[in-house]
This record gives sequence, C-alpha cells and structure tokens, in this order.
Amino acid sequence: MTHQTIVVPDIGGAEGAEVVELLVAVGDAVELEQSLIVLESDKASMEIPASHAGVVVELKMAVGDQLSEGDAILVLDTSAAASDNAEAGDQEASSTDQSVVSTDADLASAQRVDEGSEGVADSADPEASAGHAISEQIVEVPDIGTDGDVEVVELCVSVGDKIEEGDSVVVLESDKASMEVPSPAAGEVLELLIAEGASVTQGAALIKLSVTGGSLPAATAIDSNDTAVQTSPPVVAANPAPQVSAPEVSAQPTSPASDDASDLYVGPAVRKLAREFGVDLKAVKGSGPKGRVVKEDLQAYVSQRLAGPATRAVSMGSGIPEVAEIDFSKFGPVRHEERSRIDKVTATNMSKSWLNVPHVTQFDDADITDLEAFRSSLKAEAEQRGSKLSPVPFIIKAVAIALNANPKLKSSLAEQGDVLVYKDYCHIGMAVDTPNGLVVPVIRDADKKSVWALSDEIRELAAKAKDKKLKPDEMQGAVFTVSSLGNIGGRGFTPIVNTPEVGILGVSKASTQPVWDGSAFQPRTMLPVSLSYNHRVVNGGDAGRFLTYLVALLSDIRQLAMN
Ligand code: CAO
Repeated sequence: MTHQTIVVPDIGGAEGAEVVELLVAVGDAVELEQSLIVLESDKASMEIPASHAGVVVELKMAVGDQLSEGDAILVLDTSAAASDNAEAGDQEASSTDQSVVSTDADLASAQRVDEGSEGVADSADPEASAGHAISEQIVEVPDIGTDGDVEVVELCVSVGDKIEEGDSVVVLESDKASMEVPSPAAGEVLELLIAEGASVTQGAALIKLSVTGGSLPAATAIDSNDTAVQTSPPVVAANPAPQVSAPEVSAQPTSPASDDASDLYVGPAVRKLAREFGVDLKAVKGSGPKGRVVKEDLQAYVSQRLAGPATRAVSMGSGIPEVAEIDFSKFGPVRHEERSRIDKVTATNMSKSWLNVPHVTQFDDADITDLEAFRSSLKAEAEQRGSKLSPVPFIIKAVAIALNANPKLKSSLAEQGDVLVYKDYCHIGMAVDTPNGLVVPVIRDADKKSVWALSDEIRELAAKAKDKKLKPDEMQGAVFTVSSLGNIGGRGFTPIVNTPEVGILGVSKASTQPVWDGSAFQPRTMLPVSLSYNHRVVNGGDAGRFLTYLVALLSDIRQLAMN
C-alpha cells in the first residue's frame, strides 16, 4: 500500500484559511485533480484539487480548521492508481507517506513583470529615474495555475476609476476557481482592454493604467507613445519575473445576478453552476458551515423550482422579486402545517390571474327588499320540499339572465388575445368555502333552471364540495363565477377573476339601509355586489351595463319570472 499525504499548496500567501467544506470522505476514490476541500480566507475561496489519484484513507483536518501552505489535508492510498500518477509525471509515486504539493492548485504564481519589456527608463525624467514616474502600465492575466482559457466573468473597474494597489481589476473563472486579479499599482484606469465574457490565458492584457507616483511595481510599463519602458528599479530589472502579489481567489459574487451578495459563502464551482443555470444565489439557502451554499443546495433549489407550481415559475421567469422567507420562531412559538393540495392549486391560479389579468372592480347595491319578502313567503314551501331557500339561487338566476344579455361577460380570450370566444351556454361557477380550501363547482345551464332547481343544485354541490365528493367534470366549464360571502359578512370585496373567465361577481352581506325614495328615507334591504372583470376584454361600459341590469333584476323580482 502506497500512501501519499496531500498538503495545502501555495495559496497565494493566505495564512490560516478555513476549511469550509469537505468534498471527499474516507473510502472515496479520488481522481487526479478532483477537488478535495474548499478553503476560505477573508478574501479567498478556493477548491484544492488532488495532486494524485487514489483512495482516501485518512482525513488530516476537519471543517473549521485553519490551514496554511504545507498543512496536511488527507492521506491517499495511491497504489491502485499508480498508473494515473505515472501519467501525471509524478516522480514520487512510489514513495510512502510523502508530502506532496499540487502544482495544479498553485494559485500563487504572481502578477509578473512583462518579461519582454523593451526600452529604457526615461533618464531625462528625474522622477522616472528615481522610480516615481508617471507612466502607463498594462495589467495582464497572471499565472493562474492552468494552461487553458479562463473566462473574464466580471470587470471590476471602469475607465476613469482611481484604484489602489491590490484593488481587484477583473474576476476570472475557470472550472476550478474564480480569481480576482489585483492591480499591481495605484493609478487611474485609462482603458479596458478586455470585455466581460472573453476567454483569456496567462499574459493577456486586461487594462491600461496610468500610474501616478510611487515606485512602480513589476509590470509592463509603457510611455505615452506606447513604447514599453522599464521603469522598475535595477534590482527588479535583474529579476524579470518577480512575484508581486498572488491572484486572489474570490469569495465575492461573480454572477451579475448576485449583485448584493457579497456576504454569501459560495465556492467557485457552485458559483459557476449557478450562473449556468441563471440562478440568483441570494435565493438559495445554504446548508453548509456558516450558511455556505453547497452544490447540493443549488441542486435542491433547481429541482424544487422545476417541480414547483406555476407561481414559483412565474416569479422566477418574470423577474418579480420574491418575498423573503422569515424565521418566525425568532418572535415566538410557531407550528408548520403542509397546505392542502386545493389550497396550493388555488394559490397558483390566483397568482396566475393576478399577474395576467388587468383587474377592474365595479360596485353597486341591489335593493332586494321585495326579493327578501318573496323569499320569506316561500319559507313554508321550502320546508315542505325539504329544502331551504337562500338569496343565492335568486342571484345565480339573475346573473345567468344578465350574462345572456351581455355575452362579453361570459366570453374568453383565445389565440394570444386576438380572438374572443363567445359561449352560447351559461354554466356558472359558484365559490364554496370548505375546510380543505376554496372549490368552485359548476351549475350547468343555470339560465334554463328554476330558482327551486338552482337552490337544490347549489345545496347539493356545496355539500359535495365540503365532503370532497365533487367529480372533475362538476368543476369545469364555467363561463362566469359567483362568490357569495353573504352568509359570512363584509360590506364589499374585490374578487379575483377565475381565468379563463373574464368576470366574477362578489356578493356581500345584505343589510337594512335608509334609502331616499324622493320624499322620505325608507328602510330597504340592500345587497352589496362587486363585479371584477378582465379589462383586456370587458370595458367599463360593458361592465356597467351588466351590473346595472343585474341590480335591476334583483331589485324587481317580477323580472326574474319573465326570463
Ligand atoms: N346577505 C345576507 N344574508 C345572506 C346572504 C346575503 N348576501 N347570502 C346568504 N345569506 C344567509 C342565508 O339567507 C342564510 O340565512 P337564513 O338561514 O337566515 O336564511 C345564511 O346566510 C346561510 O346561508 P348558506 O351558507 O346556508 O347558503 P348560501 O346559499 O347563502 O351559500 C354557499 C351557499 C355555498 C355560497 C356558501 O355556503 C359559501 O360557501 N360561501 C363562501 C363562498 C366563498 O368562500 N367565497 C369567497 C371566494 S374568494 O376567496
């Protein structure tokens, strides 16, 4: 058995970087370059890849430990993967219990001096020869520990920005890490030489900087004629590739969708994945240490969104900001209860309608004094029939008549809104409040039924709704909905249209009101009604005519008998 101890490579001088995530466990088979752990310093978040393939036999650290370069991470049994190691050109594959540093993970290779700098310092300029030149400097992609292309995911500066030495210039991202490239000097940004989304390799020019004062650190310096001028002191010139500062592996958000998420704990691979999915990381709840968002959190979030009801999809796709979830247990005892399926479906439908339908609600009061007197007179007969007559069947009857007289109120939109479908039938939906939630059974051909028949059907459908015995076809095909809260109370409300219908009538509680008859106030039973309609289809005139007619029908009971 051949053991290799994998240690922390050069991580750009970061001391005491915290282990925030373990990506492997004892017994795991690890591929060459597979990420082992995630380290995070105050500025950096980085995945440390395996320098050897093998099987994890021991973990030498734990989440929360502070590690620096050279500290042991884990021990691998590499005997089964000797060929891999040989392939990787590892000269020490056969040594036992040997510490190795992954050169692949070496992110410390620094911002370097332009090795090909040509020209000489402008000796005529005393400031320049003293190392205090005002000159221009190109900031390039440093050694980022990979030969392949990396993507410029964020430009951190704009032309005209005054920046300090060490300020981030761009954020680069490979599939293993996201890195902020620090400016090697203070100065003003003269030109951006790269765009977001570009693929770059080591040495690519990023920005042109006007360096004002102070000794120039190693970098490409050019004079105003764009001729490269070596302004570094002789000692620097003698060393063409001194280390200035390491690229920082970013803990900052790199996704444009995560603008204000600077306090998020997310590893580079997860950030990259989030960007590919278009997921705003701020919306993802982290389950890792310190609330760190790990890959599983992102996966769970995406599957939840895909499986979730349309309300969530609407919110996701429409750019409507979501309401943040709050931990109410901070304020007092709470209990969580799964919502019924009906409740969830209703929530989806209501959101869909609220977001799609331009709602207008019109109010009126119907004088149902005569209707109520008539209804009272039928009480004995109702009892004889084993029934009970509420105002609702009268209202449904009147609505059916008013709909047939104003067919636009029972139409629906088709073909992306270019066509209106008129219906030559009059099935009316009736909202029923049940312990499981709101259901809307449908009274078929309400216009053809007597008030007695309607009364019986309403009672039967309401009972079925409460007993969860409604069949699917008993809840389909309505052209309009009536929502009566008259038995509950309230002076008025604005119901939400039950799409694809274009109108809904809200009925509130009737009460006795003083009504002026031209010479005196009379006590009259007034029924408040409110009509919400889709203003894409129904205009105020259509709605006004419908509601006025409806109120007239309810106020003059004889009219009901004529239809
Ligand atoms: N004004 C005053 N009283 C009214 C009334 C009104 N508008 N409507 C009904 N009432 C009275 C009835 O007359 C009856 O009283 P009496 O026995 O003294 O006559 C009492 O209220 C109870 O009626 P009910 O509930 O037995 O029957 P209903 O026909 O009035 O209502 C139904 C049936 C299914 C509409 C109702 O039970 C219901 O579920 N309503 C809620 C609908 C709802 O939730 N809508 C909101 C949807 S949006 O969230």
